Amino acid sequence: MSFFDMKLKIALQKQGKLAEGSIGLLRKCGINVSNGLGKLRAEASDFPLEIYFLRDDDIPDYVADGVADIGIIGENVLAERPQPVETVQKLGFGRCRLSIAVPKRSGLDGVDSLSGKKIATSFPNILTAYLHKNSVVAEVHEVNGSVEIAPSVGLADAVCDLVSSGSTLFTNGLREAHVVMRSEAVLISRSGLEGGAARLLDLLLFRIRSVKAAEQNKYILLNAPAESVPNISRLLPGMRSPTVVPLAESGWVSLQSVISEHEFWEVCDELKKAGAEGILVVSIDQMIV
Ligand code: PRT
Ligand code: ZN
Repeated sequence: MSFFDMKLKIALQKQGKLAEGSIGLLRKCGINVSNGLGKLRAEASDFPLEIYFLRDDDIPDYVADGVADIGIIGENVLAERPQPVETVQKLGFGRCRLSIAVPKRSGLDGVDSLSGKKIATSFPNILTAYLHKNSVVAEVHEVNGSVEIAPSVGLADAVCDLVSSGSTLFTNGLREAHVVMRSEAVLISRSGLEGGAARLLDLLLFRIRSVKAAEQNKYILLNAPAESVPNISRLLPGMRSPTVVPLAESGWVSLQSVISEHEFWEVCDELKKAGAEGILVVSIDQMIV
Protein backbone atom coordinates (compact mmCIF):
# COMPACT_ATOMS: atom_id res chain seq x y z
CA MET A 1 0.00 0.00 0.00
CA SER A 2 1.42 3.41 -0.91
CA PHE A 3 1.64 6.19 1.66
CA PHE A 4 -1.26 7.94 -0.11
CA ASP A 5 -3.61 4.98 0.39
CA MET A 6 -2.74 4.61 4.07
CA LYS A 7 -4.98 5.59 6.92
CA LEU A 8 -3.97 6.20 10.51
CA LYS A 9 -6.26 4.21 12.79
CA ILE A 10 -7.36 5.96 15.97
CA ALA A 11 -9.44 4.50 18.83
CA LEU A 12 -11.72 6.95 20.64
CA GLN A 13 -14.18 6.55 23.50
CA LYS A 14 -17.61 5.91 22.02
CA GLN A 15 -19.62 7.53 24.77
CA GLY A 16 -18.63 9.19 28.02
CA LYS A 17 -16.48 11.89 29.51
CA LEU A 18 -13.79 11.81 26.79
CA ALA A 19 -15.99 11.36 23.72
CA GLU A 20 -16.85 14.99 23.07
CA GLY A 21 -13.35 16.29 23.87
CA SER A 22 -11.75 13.75 21.52
CA ILE A 23 -13.98 14.58 18.52
CA GLY A 24 -13.71 18.29 19.42
CA LEU A 25 -9.91 18.12 19.34
CA LEU A 26 -9.95 16.48 15.90
CA ARG A 27 -12.38 19.14 14.67
CA LYS A 28 -10.04 21.91 15.88
CA CYS A 29 -7.30 20.14 13.90
CA GLY A 30 -9.46 20.52 10.78
CA ILE A 31 -10.55 16.87 10.85
CA ASN A 32 -14.28 16.22 10.70
CA VAL A 33 -15.75 12.92 11.78
CA SER A 34 -19.38 11.95 11.37
CA ASN A 35 -20.12 9.92 14.45
CA GLY A 36 -23.50 8.49 13.48
CA LEU A 37 -25.42 7.00 16.39
CA GLY A 38 -24.39 3.42 17.02
CA LYS A 39 -21.48 3.57 14.61
CA LEU A 40 -18.39 1.59 15.59
CA ARG A 41 -16.19 2.77 12.75
CA ALA A 42 -15.98 6.01 10.80
CA GLU A 43 -13.67 7.76 8.37
CA ALA A 44 -12.59 11.37 8.42
CA SER A 45 -13.29 13.26 5.25
CA ASP A 46 -10.29 15.58 5.37
CA PHE A 47 -7.41 13.55 6.83
CA PRO A 48 -6.40 9.90 6.22
CA LEU A 49 -7.88 8.79 9.51
CA GLU A 50 -10.04 5.79 10.36
CA ILE A 51 -11.83 6.01 13.69
CA TYR A 52 -12.90 3.15 15.96
CA PHE A 53 -15.39 3.97 18.71
CA LEU A 54 -14.78 1.79 21.77
CA ARG A 55 -15.13 1.61 25.54
CA ASP A 56 -12.27 3.59 27.06
CA ASP A 57 -10.91 0.60 29.03
CA ASP A 58 -10.51 -1.42 25.80
CA ILE A 59 -8.54 1.26 23.94
CA PRO A 60 -5.03 0.42 25.30
CA ASP A 61 -5.53 -3.27 24.30
CA TYR A 62 -6.58 -2.35 20.76
CA VAL A 63 -3.56 -0.05 20.42
CA ALA A 64 -1.13 -2.55 21.95
CA ASP A 65 -2.48 -5.31 19.63
CA GLY A 66 -2.11 -3.10 16.56
CA VAL A 67 -5.83 -3.03 15.69
CA ALA A 68 -5.54 0.74 16.15
CA ASP A 69 -2.30 2.74 15.75
CA ILE A 70 -3.19 5.40 18.30
CA GLY A 71 -5.89 6.19 20.84
CA ILE A 72 -7.16 8.75 23.34
CA ILE A 73 -7.66 7.68 26.97
CA GLY A 74 -7.40 9.05 30.50
CA GLU A 75 -3.98 8.63 32.15
CA ASN A 76 -5.73 6.82 35.01
CA VAL A 77 -6.64 3.90 32.72
CA LEU A 78 -2.99 3.17 31.90
CA ALA A 79 -1.88 3.75 35.48
CA GLU A 80 -4.34 1.10 36.64
CA ARG A 81 -3.46 -1.40 33.94
CA PRO A 82 -0.11 -0.66 32.23
CA GLN A 83 0.13 -1.76 28.59
CA PRO A 84 2.96 -1.73 26.06
CA VAL A 85 1.91 1.61 24.52
CA GLU A 86 3.57 5.04 24.51
CA THR A 87 2.03 8.25 25.78
CA VAL A 88 2.86 10.71 23.01
CA GLN A 89 0.96 13.85 23.99
CA LYS A 90 -1.01 15.24 26.93
CA LEU A 91 -4.23 16.74 25.58
CA GLY A 92 -5.42 19.07 28.34
CA PHE A 93 -9.06 17.90 28.55
CA GLY A 94 -10.76 15.19 30.63
CA ARG A 95 -8.95 16.54 33.68
CA CYS A 96 -9.88 14.82 36.92
CA ARG A 97 -8.31 13.40 40.06
CA LEU A 98 -8.51 9.98 41.61
CA SER A 99 -9.26 10.67 45.24
CA ILE A 100 -10.04 8.89 48.46
CA ALA A 101 -13.29 10.24 49.89
CA VAL A 102 -14.82 9.59 53.27
CA PRO A 103 -18.33 10.09 54.70
CA LYS A 104 -18.57 13.69 55.94
CA ARG A 105 -19.15 12.85 59.59
CA SER A 106 -17.09 9.67 59.76
CA GLY A 107 -14.15 11.14 61.67
CA LEU A 108 -11.85 9.58 59.06
CA ASP A 109 -9.24 12.03 57.88
CA GLY A 110 -5.47 11.41 57.77
CA VAL A 111 -4.21 8.48 55.65
CA ASP A 112 -3.47 6.58 58.88
CA SER A 113 -7.16 6.68 59.86
CA LEU A 114 -7.86 4.38 56.87
CA SER A 115 -5.94 1.60 58.56
CA GLY A 116 -8.12 -1.55 58.81
CA LYS A 117 -10.96 0.12 56.85
CA LYS A 118 -12.67 -1.09 53.70
CA ILE A 119 -12.27 1.13 50.62
CA ALA A 120 -14.41 0.63 47.50
CA THR A 121 -12.84 1.48 44.14
CA SER A 122 -12.66 0.65 40.44
CA PHE A 123 -8.91 1.32 40.62
CA PRO A 124 -7.60 -1.44 42.94
CA ASN A 125 -4.02 -1.40 41.62
CA ILE A 126 -3.49 2.35 41.95
CA LEU A 127 -5.14 2.39 45.38
CA THR A 128 -3.15 -0.61 46.66
CA ALA A 129 0.12 1.04 45.56
CA TYR A 130 -0.90 4.31 47.25
CA LEU A 131 -1.79 2.61 50.54
CA HIS A 132 1.44 0.61 50.42
CA LYS A 133 3.50 3.78 49.83
CA ASN A 134 1.83 5.32 52.89
CA SER A 135 2.32 2.15 54.97
CA VAL A 136 -1.42 1.74 55.51
CA VAL A 137 -2.99 -1.71 55.59
CA ALA A 138 -6.62 -1.46 54.47
CA GLU A 139 -9.06 -3.68 52.61
CA VAL A 140 -9.42 -2.76 48.93
CA HIS A 141 -12.86 -3.73 47.67
CA GLU A 142 -13.17 -3.68 43.86
CA VAL A 143 -16.48 -2.47 42.43
CA ASN A 144 -17.42 -1.58 38.88
CA GLY A 145 -19.50 1.57 38.80
CA SER A 146 -21.60 3.46 41.38
CA VAL A 147 -18.60 3.53 43.72
CA GLU A 148 -19.92 6.62 45.50
CA ILE A 149 -22.89 4.81 47.05
CA ALA A 150 -20.73 2.10 48.70
CA PRO A 151 -20.47 3.82 52.14
CA SER A 152 -24.18 4.68 52.41
CA VAL A 153 -25.22 1.07 51.65
CA GLY A 154 -22.71 -0.28 54.16
CA LEU A 155 -20.42 -1.85 51.55
CA ALA A 156 -17.35 0.18 52.50
CA ASP A 157 -16.02 2.82 54.93
CA ALA A 158 -14.53 5.02 52.20
CA VAL A 159 -14.20 5.20 48.42
CA CYS A 160 -11.44 5.90 45.93
CA ASP A 161 -12.99 7.36 42.78
CA LEU A 162 -12.56 9.88 39.98
CA VAL A 163 -13.63 13.40 40.83
CA SER A 164 -13.94 16.45 38.64
CA SER A 165 -16.42 19.04 39.98
CA GLY A 166 -16.88 17.19 43.29
CA SER A 167 -20.69 17.34 43.04
CA THR A 168 -21.12 13.54 42.95
CA LEU A 169 -19.18 13.22 46.23
CA PHE A 170 -21.16 16.09 47.74
CA THR A 171 -24.57 14.67 46.85
CA ASN A 172 -23.53 11.33 48.34
CA GLY A 173 -22.45 12.86 51.66
CA LEU A 174 -18.75 12.27 50.97
CA ARG A 175 -15.73 14.53 51.46
CA GLU A 176 -12.57 14.39 49.35
CA ALA A 177 -9.76 13.53 51.77
CA HIS A 178 -6.68 12.55 49.66
CA VAL A 179 -5.75 13.06 46.03
CA VAL A 180 -4.13 9.79 44.88
CA MET A 181 -3.38 10.89 41.30
CA ARG A 182 -4.25 13.60 38.78
CA SER A 183 -5.23 12.64 35.28
CA GLU A 184 -6.04 14.15 31.89
CA ALA A 185 -6.69 12.79 28.41
CA VAL A 186 -3.58 11.63 26.56
CA LEU A 187 -2.81 10.44 23.05
CA ILE A 188 -1.22 7.00 23.12
CA SER A 189 0.45 5.12 20.29
CA ARG A 190 1.62 1.58 19.69
CA SER A 191 5.28 1.25 20.70
CA GLY A 192 7.63 1.39 17.74
CA LEU A 193 5.09 2.75 15.26
CA GLU A 194 6.92 3.18 11.95
CA GLY A 195 6.53 3.79 8.22
CA GLY A 196 3.43 5.53 6.89
CA ALA A 197 1.54 5.34 10.20
CA ALA A 198 4.42 7.08 12.00
CA ARG A 199 4.49 9.83 9.34
CA LEU A 200 0.74 10.36 9.60
CA LEU A 201 1.03 10.48 13.40
CA ASP A 202 3.68 13.22 13.03
CA LEU A 203 1.31 15.22 10.81
CA LEU A 204 -1.52 14.80 13.31
CA LEU A 205 0.74 15.69 16.26
CA PHE A 206 1.87 18.84 14.46
CA ARG A 207 -1.77 19.93 14.18
CA ILE A 208 -2.58 18.99 17.80
CA ARG A 209 0.41 20.96 19.10
CA SER A 210 -0.60 23.98 17.00
CA VAL A 211 -4.12 23.83 18.43
CA LYS A 212 -2.81 23.48 21.99
CA ALA A 213 -0.36 26.38 21.56
CA ALA A 214 -3.20 28.51 20.16
CA GLU A 215 -5.47 27.64 23.10
CA GLN A 216 -2.86 28.80 25.58
CA ASN A 217 -2.23 32.10 23.79
CA LYS A 218 -4.15 35.20 22.79
CA TYR A 219 -3.64 37.77 20.06
CA ILE A 220 -3.52 41.24 21.57
CA LEU A 221 -4.01 44.58 19.79
CA LEU A 222 -3.75 47.99 21.43
CA ASN A 223 -3.20 51.65 20.67
CA ALA A 224 -0.40 53.58 22.36
CA PRO A 225 1.61 56.79 22.06
CA ALA A 226 4.66 56.15 19.82
CA GLU A 227 7.10 56.99 22.63
CA SER A 228 5.77 54.13 24.78
CA VAL A 229 6.63 51.43 22.18
CA PRO A 230 9.91 50.38 23.89
CA ASN A 231 8.15 49.96 27.24
CA ILE A 232 5.19 48.07 25.83
CA SER A 233 7.44 45.88 23.67
CA ARG A 234 9.17 44.74 26.84
CA LEU A 235 5.80 43.69 28.27
CA LEU A 236 4.65 42.03 25.02
CA PRO A 237 7.65 40.39 23.39
CA GLY A 238 5.39 38.13 21.31
CA MET A 239 6.81 35.40 19.08
CA ARG A 240 9.73 37.57 17.89
CA SER A 241 8.75 41.17 18.62
CA PRO A 242 5.44 43.02 18.36
CA THR A 243 4.10 44.46 15.10
CA VAL A 244 3.94 48.27 15.25
CA VAL A 245 1.72 50.08 12.73
CA PRO A 246 1.17 53.86 12.66
CA LEU A 247 -2.35 55.17 13.36
CA ALA A 248 -3.87 57.91 11.19
CA GLU A 249 -3.46 60.23 14.21
CA SER A 250 0.18 61.28 14.31
CA GLY A 251 2.22 60.26 17.35
CA TRP A 252 0.08 57.12 17.88
CA VAL A 253 0.63 53.50 16.90
CA SER A 254 -1.24 50.22 16.96
CA LEU A 255 0.78 47.46 18.58
CA GLN A 256 -0.01 43.77 17.96
CA SER A 257 1.46 40.75 19.69
CA VAL A 258 0.84 37.27 21.10
CA ILE A 259 0.69 36.60 24.83
CA SER A 260 -0.09 33.58 26.97
CA GLU A 261 -3.54 33.81 28.49
CA HIS A 262 -2.44 33.85 32.14
CA GLU A 263 0.36 36.38 31.51
CA PHE A 264 -2.15 38.77 29.96
CA TRP A 265 -3.83 39.46 33.30
CA GLU A 266 -0.45 39.92 34.95
CA VAL A 267 0.68 42.63 32.50
CA CYS A 268 -2.70 44.27 31.83
CA ASP A 269 -2.26 46.97 34.52
CA GLU A 270 1.30 47.70 33.43
CA LEU A 271 0.16 48.07 29.81
CA LYS A 272 -2.37 50.68 30.87
CA LYS A 273 0.25 52.49 32.98
CA ALA A 274 2.52 52.51 29.92
CA GLY A 275 -0.20 54.38 28.00
CA ALA A 276 -2.00 51.51 26.21
CA GLU A 277 -5.61 52.19 25.17
CA GLY A 278 -8.33 50.23 23.41
CA ILE A 279 -6.84 46.85 24.29
CA LEU A 280 -8.39 43.99 22.28
CA VAL A 281 -7.71 40.35 23.13
CA VAL A 282 -8.59 37.84 20.42
CA SER A 283 -8.62 34.01 20.34
CA ILE A 284 -6.20 32.24 18.04
CA ASP A 285 -7.29 29.16 16.05
CA GLN A 286 -3.87 27.72 15.22
CA MET A 287 -0.38 28.72 16.17
CA ILE A 288 2.59 27.30 14.24
CA VAL A 289 5.56 27.62 16.57
O1 PRT B 1 -18.29 3.09 28.74
P1 PRT B 1 -16.87 3.43 29.08
O2 PRT B 1 -16.14 2.32 29.76
O3 PRT B 1 -16.15 3.96 27.86
O4 PRT B 1 -16.97 4.68 30.07
P2 PRT B 1 -16.57 4.83 31.62
O5 PRT B 1 -17.83 4.97 32.38
O6 PRT B 1 -15.55 3.83 32.05
O7 PRT B 1 -15.78 6.17 31.54
P3 PRT B 1 -16.18 7.69 31.78
O8 PRT B 1 -16.77 8.26 30.55
O9 PRT B 1 -16.90 7.89 33.07
O10 PRT B 1 -14.67 8.24 31.98
C1 PRT B 1 -13.73 8.17 30.97
C2 PRT B 1 -12.50 8.92 31.42
O11 PRT B 1 -12.84 10.30 31.61
C3 PRT B 1 -11.93 8.50 32.77
O12 PRT B 1 -11.06 7.39 32.65
C4 PRT B 1 -11.19 9.75 33.22
O13 PRT B 1 -9.87 9.77 32.67
C5 PRT B 1 -11.98 10.90 32.57
N1 PRT B 1 -12.82 11.66 33.52
C6 PRT B 1 -12.75 13.00 33.70
C7 PRT B 1 -13.77 11.19 34.32
C8 PRT B 1 -14.29 12.28 35.02
N2 PRT B 1 -13.65 13.39 34.60
C9 PRT B 1 -15.38 12.06 35.95
N3 PRT B 1 -15.84 13.00 36.58
N4 PRT B 1 -14.24 9.94 34.52
C10 PRT B 1 -15.26 9.74 35.36
N5 PRT B 1 -15.85 10.74 36.08
C11 PRT B 1 -17.02 10.34 36.91
C12 PRT B 1 -16.60 9.80 38.28
O14 PRT B 1 -16.35 8.41 38.22
C13 PRT B 1 -17.85 10.11 39.10
O15 PRT B 1 -18.86 9.14 38.91
O16 PRT B 1 -17.87 11.43 37.16
C14 PRT B 1 -18.33 11.41 38.50
C15 PRT B 1 -17.73 12.55 39.28
O17 PRT B 1 -17.88 13.75 38.62
P4 PRT B 1 -18.07 15.09 39.46
O18 PRT B 1 -18.03 16.19 38.44
O19 PRT B 1 -19.41 15.00 40.12
O20 PRT B 1 -16.94 15.21 40.44
ZN1 ZN C 1 -14.64 2.54 31.07
